Amino acid sequence: MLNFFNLGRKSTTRRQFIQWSLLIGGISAAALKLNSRQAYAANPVKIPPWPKTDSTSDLSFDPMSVLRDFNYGTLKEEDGQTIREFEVVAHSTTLQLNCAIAFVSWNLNDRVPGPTLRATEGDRVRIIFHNEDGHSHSMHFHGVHPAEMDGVASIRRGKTTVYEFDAEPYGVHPYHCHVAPVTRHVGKGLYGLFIVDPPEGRPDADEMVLVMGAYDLDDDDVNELYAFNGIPNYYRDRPIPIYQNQLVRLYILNMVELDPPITFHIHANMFQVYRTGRSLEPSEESDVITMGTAERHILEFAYKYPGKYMFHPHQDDIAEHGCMGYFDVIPDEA
Ligand SMILES: [Cu+2]
Repeated sequence: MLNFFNLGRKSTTRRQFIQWSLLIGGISAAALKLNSRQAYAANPVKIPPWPKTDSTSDLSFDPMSVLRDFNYGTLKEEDGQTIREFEVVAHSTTLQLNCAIAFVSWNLNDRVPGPTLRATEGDRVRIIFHNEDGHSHSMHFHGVHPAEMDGVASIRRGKTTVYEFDAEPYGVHPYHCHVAPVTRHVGKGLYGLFIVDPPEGRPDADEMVLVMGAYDLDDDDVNELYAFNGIPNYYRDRPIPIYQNQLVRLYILNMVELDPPITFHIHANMFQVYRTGRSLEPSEESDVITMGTAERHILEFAYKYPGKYMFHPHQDDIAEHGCMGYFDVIPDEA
């Protein structure tokens, strides 16, 4: 490095010097980033025990379990082909959104968001969709598949249909009902994540799912409440425990209808962005990312210091109407 500078000293202008410095700085930062990711990958993943759900809660489901619940389906062999089969049922369920507001949701497998379906790129997936709700619905998946598997046709109440296609490309994809008016069907809760892992996998991490959704309580095309994983302010009141220095891999999806794009922001840290989960290396680093409806990413981070840290959209009115949570970073005493 000394030679490097000596070589150019006579002719190096201030501007060139700055350019070289930036280049060297960039290389060092990239090496550091790689080293820290390798270090995380070498350590066994530790996931703190989940806080017990309040026994007096009237919640229909527990967003703390939605957070780290991945549905890999059932593997079946048919004519020499391996099929990953999922069962999904549409229902109407009353959600207690807070102490005062009960909301009739239309949902999949009795939860909002619906199950986080997970496969590996190239798997043949089969989703058996039972519509046991009183309205017509469908399941439209993002990703690549034939037109007849696109899930835009209404499945009437009481009917079952099968969507079958190869899981591709690897990444993070939403699914949602595509029956009109879609804003209403999505706003009532008919959406979820479809994670397609790359064949080579990703380094071990504490993996979790956060889906941002909204509720138009009085059908005026204006959202009154917002939530991570279905229940407003759930993770504000019950912070998500994570360990200090543990790599967290967050699968995040924005399914807020009726609003302009929103952001996702974490406090006191930066995250690596894998846009749409479509890369094995991050493309940028930030602490805030803008997401239109149906946009989704993988965000990776680790907390250096213990304590409680907020996460929320930086549209603060939305954060203050339910889309608010905390990470509770537990000291790493290992
Ligand atoms: Cu629907």
